[in-house]
Amino acid sequence: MTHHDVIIIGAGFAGLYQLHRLRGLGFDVRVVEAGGDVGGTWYWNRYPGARCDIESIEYSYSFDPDLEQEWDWTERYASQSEILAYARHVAERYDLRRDVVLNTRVEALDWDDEANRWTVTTDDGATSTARFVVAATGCLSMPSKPEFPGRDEFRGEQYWTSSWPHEGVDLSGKRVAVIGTGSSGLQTITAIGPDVASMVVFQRTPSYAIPARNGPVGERLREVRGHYPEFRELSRMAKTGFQCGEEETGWFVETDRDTADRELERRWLEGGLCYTQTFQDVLRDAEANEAASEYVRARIRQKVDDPVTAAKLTPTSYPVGAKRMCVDTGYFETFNRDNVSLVDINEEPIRRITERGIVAGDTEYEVDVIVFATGFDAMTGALNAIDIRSGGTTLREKWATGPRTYLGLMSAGFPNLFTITGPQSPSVLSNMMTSIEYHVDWIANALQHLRDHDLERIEPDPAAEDNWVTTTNDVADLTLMPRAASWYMGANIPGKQRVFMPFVGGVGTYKQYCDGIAIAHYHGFELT
Ligand code: FAD
Ligand code: N01
Repeated sequence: MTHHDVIIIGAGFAGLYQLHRLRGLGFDVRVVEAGGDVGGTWYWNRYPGARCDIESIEYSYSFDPDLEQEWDWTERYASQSEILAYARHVAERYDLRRDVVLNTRVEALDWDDEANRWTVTTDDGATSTARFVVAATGCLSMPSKPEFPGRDEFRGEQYWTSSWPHEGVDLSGKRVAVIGTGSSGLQTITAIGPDVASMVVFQRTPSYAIPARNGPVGERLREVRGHYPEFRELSRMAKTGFQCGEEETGWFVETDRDTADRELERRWLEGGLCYTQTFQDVLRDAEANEAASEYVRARIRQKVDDPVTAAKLTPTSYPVGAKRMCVDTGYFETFNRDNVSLVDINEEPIRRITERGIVAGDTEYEVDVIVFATGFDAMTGALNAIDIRSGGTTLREKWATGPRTYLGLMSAGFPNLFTITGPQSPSVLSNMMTSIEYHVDWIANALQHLRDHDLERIEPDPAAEDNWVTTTNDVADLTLMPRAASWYMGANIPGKQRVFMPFVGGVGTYKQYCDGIAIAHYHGFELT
């Protein structure tokens, strides 16, 4: 059995940077990764059209100015292959691979309260111990695979966007069904539309999507490189961890209608996720949100030729931004193709999968391939998949009625276990690179503080945790965000407790709060 100062679970962007930081501080660190290589999300999700929807100048590490200067992004929004190449470059440039164990899944963590250490059990039957464990397990790494009766009987090919074959799939000339119209579904549908013989899309909830307006990043990258430190500082303090010009953003309720419409159009033409920041109150005020929602609905109606299909593709049941926004490049126009059709499964429920295809309503749709783009058990799925035990209970049991954390970093009763971008931190509501780097640095500083003061153990005070959970719930309730059946709420997973999981108060605000807690001798944590 080996012992390490720190075991990190996961070799995505979070795990890689955590390794680099802790190694730099002289800790003995081991990373355990279930996948066959580093890269996390970008290793697994290789479906056609997969790419980022945060601009590449923002969705990248900021910890090393040399890395910022030497890596050339090619597009405004980087493709999956380019981001994976970047993760591999980082692993090699900082010689990280020598401490990463691949193809190994952590199955259990057991806390020894006497020895103050975790025993880590992996799927090869091996155990190791560590003073600290950092769960860099990802918020969107546990695929949701809903049961569809008859799926095993299907004689054609089946693929999940979240584990797309590395060698690619030749869909040309085939009849394809796609189930799911979130970000992964939108990107896949748009990419494969021109190649397939026919495609039938099964939609449960339509998505709001803003045009990406992707293109070469060229001049913009050169300009930002000239002042990257100042640029990053602004992103760290921005509401979403990337810049949307929020300092110039007004309030819808204080804006006359003509000006408001011009602002919405300006944001629409700029493209991307800043759309919901057109006004300060889009995610807080129903009237402001309805104006922003209706603007998108009108654009969808313009793009889609057939009015019946357009109506099905137009979201009306929830506020724009309350489910994760999508960014598209011709998604709605794909439904103008003769080879593409849409099934609204609220009208025609999927009854079963047969050996030939999918039965929805009274129709059997015969296909050669089924693509499942059905999302993830987000935020808690990868953590709850591990049997995490401490003091006679499991984290899974503790979180049965929703996750409970202090700052999204730790959970009371589970000492020396950190979560990167955990529930009740800004996490999935932000540019994840900004949030990952912030948590990694915070954890590294905390471990250094413990070592410098001859301390062995850190855990949240239950009262501090209760306050934080109440705060995150209260802040969420001030917004329109809980008004959609979203994966933020756990609503996509049957039986999962519905509670708004991320902290909605903003990245900059959160950073100030957590900085303050560290300065105040880790206020709300017990250090022994
Ligand atoms: P991940 O990249 O998910 O890595 C976690 C790793 O942990 C995985 O490799 C997994 O195999 C491993 N792991 C989990 N459990 C175990 C275990 N028990 N044992 C061993 N290993 C384990 N975010 C943005 O900010 N902007 C975007 O545009 C964006 N696009 C996305 C597109 C897709 C298709 C998806 C799915 C997510 C996207 N995200 C985006 C979110 C994305 O997950 C984060 O940006 C980021 O990559 C997360 O990094 P991570 O290291 O925290 O987690
Ligand atoms: O998953 P999703 P995703 N029967 O949950 C439907 C990031 N990301 O992989 O909406 C039928 O959004 C489900 O329907 P509904 C980003 O953060 C980013 O697409 O629950 N349908 C939905 O339509 C994103 O939000 C990018 O009613 C079922 C779809 O499947 C997150 O990852 C790209 C069903 C799932 O959509 C997840 O995105 C990709 C069932 N039983 C991902 N169950 C970028 O562009 C679920 N659905 C950067």
